[in-house]
Amino acid sequence: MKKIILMGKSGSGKTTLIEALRGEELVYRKTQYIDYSDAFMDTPGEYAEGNDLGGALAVYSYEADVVGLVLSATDDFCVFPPACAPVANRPVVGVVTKCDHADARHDLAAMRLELCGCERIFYTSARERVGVDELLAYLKE
Ligand SMILES: Nc1nc2c(ncn2[C@@H]2O[C@H](COP(=O)(O)OP(=O)(O)OP(=O)(O)O)[C@@H](O)[C@H]2O)c(=O)[nH]1
Ligand SMILES: [Mg+2]
Repeated sequence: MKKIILMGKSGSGKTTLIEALRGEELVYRKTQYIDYSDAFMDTPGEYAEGNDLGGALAVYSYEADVVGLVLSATDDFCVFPPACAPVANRPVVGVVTKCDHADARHDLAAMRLELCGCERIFYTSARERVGVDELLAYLKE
């Protein structure tokens, strides 16, 4: 299975998505550090939000086979700059989260991730288990 690193703003749903990918119960846990031991690498949102820690994400991304840029369908802005994907030097996919939310704007989130250069977009809801199996199947390809 391909190893994926998830990065994105705090509260975008990375840890919850990983729980869903693992088939675990969804329990809120603030991510405190980069966990690179697992096939699903989790990162704290703060690393994606400022300039000073962004370099660490770039370095840790080289431990993964695939980079997952996570953007909640409820977010008003995107922390990833346009055309950032080639920096990763490996496949970069976009993951739209919280698609079940009443305020979700799937298309806007997907457009922003496409602008980053994501080669594929997954529409997910960890809560409703939408798109989770599709993402798992991609990682197992
Ligand atoms: N409606 C809805 N809420 C979700 C979903 N996934 C996560 N959430 C909620 O979003 C909040 C933040 O989720 P986390 O998974 O902790 O977000 P995170 O990206 O890991 O945040 P950091 O660890 O701070 O970087 C929690 O209250 C979750 O319950 C989803 O699929 N649907
Ligand atoms: Mg987290």
